This record gives sequence, C-alpha cells and structure tokens, in this order.
Amino acid sequence: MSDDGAAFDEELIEAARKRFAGPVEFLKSAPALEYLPPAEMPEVAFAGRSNVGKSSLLNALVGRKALARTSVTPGRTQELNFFDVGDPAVFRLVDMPGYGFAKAPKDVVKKWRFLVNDYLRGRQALKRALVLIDSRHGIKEVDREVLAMLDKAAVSYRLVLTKADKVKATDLAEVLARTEEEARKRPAAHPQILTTASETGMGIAELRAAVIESIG
Ligand SMILES: Nc1nc2c(ncn2[C@@H]2O[C@H](COP(=O)(O)OP(=O)(O)O)[C@@H](O)[C@H]2O)c(=O)[nH]1
Ligand SMILES: [Mg+2]
Repeated sequence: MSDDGAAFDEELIEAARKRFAGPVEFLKSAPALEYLPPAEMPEVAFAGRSNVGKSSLLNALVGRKALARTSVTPGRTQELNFFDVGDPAVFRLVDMPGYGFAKAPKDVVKKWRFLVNDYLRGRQALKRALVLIDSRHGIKEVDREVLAMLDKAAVSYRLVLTKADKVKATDLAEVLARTEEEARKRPAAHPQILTTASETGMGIAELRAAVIESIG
C-alpha cells in the first residue's frame, strides 16, 4: 500500500493550502460548448459518477460549505461549472456533470457524452482531470467508459478514492490496490491514487497539492 502523503513535499502542501484558503469564485456554467469561458488559464476538472461525493470534495477542497451544491437531484446539473481560483485568477476548477445515474433518460446521457467529449477534446487549458471513485465500489464499468474517453483524448488524469471513512481499513487497502493496478494499465492515468474523505478531511491537503502540482 502506498503512502499518498509522501508523494508531496511540505512546501507544495503548504503552497496549496494557502492557495485554496484564498479567493475561489464561481465563474459560470456551460450547458454547451459555445458557453465555455475562453481557455485563458490552466484548468483542472473533476469528474465522477453521480453521488460519488464530488460536490462534497470540491467544498472540502476550498474549505467551504456550499461552493458546489451537494446532492441536487441527479441529472439536473448537465453542465460544466467553472470556478476561478485566486484574485486575479491563476487557474480554474471545472466541475463536470455527474454520470451513471440510474434513471437518466437516453437523451440526457447522450447530451452528457457530447458535452464532455467536446470539452475534453482539444481543450489545451485542461491540465488534468481528477476522476472520483467511491471507495465502497471501486472502478465500475461506467467509470471505465469515461477513463477510455480520457485515454483517447490524451487528457492526463488521476483517480481519487472518495468516502474512505465509509469502509474498513482492510477493504480500503484492497480497493486501493485494485485501483492502482488498473491505473497502471491505462495510458493517461497517473499511477498514484489519492484516498480521501470529505467527511473527515482525510487526503484533502494532498488533493490540494495534486491540483497545484498538475497546473505546473
Ligand atoms: N461518509 C461520507 N459521506 C460522504 C462523503 N462525501 C460525500 N458524502 C455523502 O454522499 C452523498 C453524495 O455526496 P455529493 O457530494 O452530493 O455527491 P455528488 O453527487 O458526486 O456531487 C451525500 O449524502 C454526502 O453527504 C464522505 O467523504 N464521507
Ligand atoms: Mg454534485
């Protein structure tokens, strides 16, 4: 089992903490490609199955209760949400619409695929995607479709386990090992997995560092 904390030095952890303690502001929602903001600074995108804990993780990242809305009705937010970090902004966080919700109508799934594919392809500003995986479930088939999209678009991504507080240590070690093994086989995946829990703050400092590291 890897020690994720060891992957980032103290200086980076501290710089990341400071950066996220500063201003983070909602910029805009893009329901379609023509509404994307200009690609004028680096972007780091967050993706994951609906209910994976993405909104909670974004809120924990910036230390706020309500930057991103938690538990809105799945499928309601079929848009990319952009947040400016820093004032003046130095990079952007992109909250991608959740996928894989059970009752999604076909046209919604199709719209998701088009929007995400359009965004991923040829977005120079996109430095890395963080793909969230529920610690209780590990990588699912629907996640693999998204990972395949990222591999194909050659977008560098890192897998992040969420809700680690919900599983026993032995199960967590097992899901981490399985996830690492799969990441090693995927061309655009970072080999190191982050383990997080918004609920307890586990791995949040490292996640901040991973974001800062990815924008270079
Ligand atoms: N125990 C625990 N619950 C979490 C954690 N993160 C999110 N949740 C819960 O999981 C549900 C879905 O979270 P949300 O952030 O809305 O997921 P999203 O649909 O991916 O944005 C909510 O009920 C959260 O309170 C976590 O780290 N630990
Ligand atoms: Mg959400």
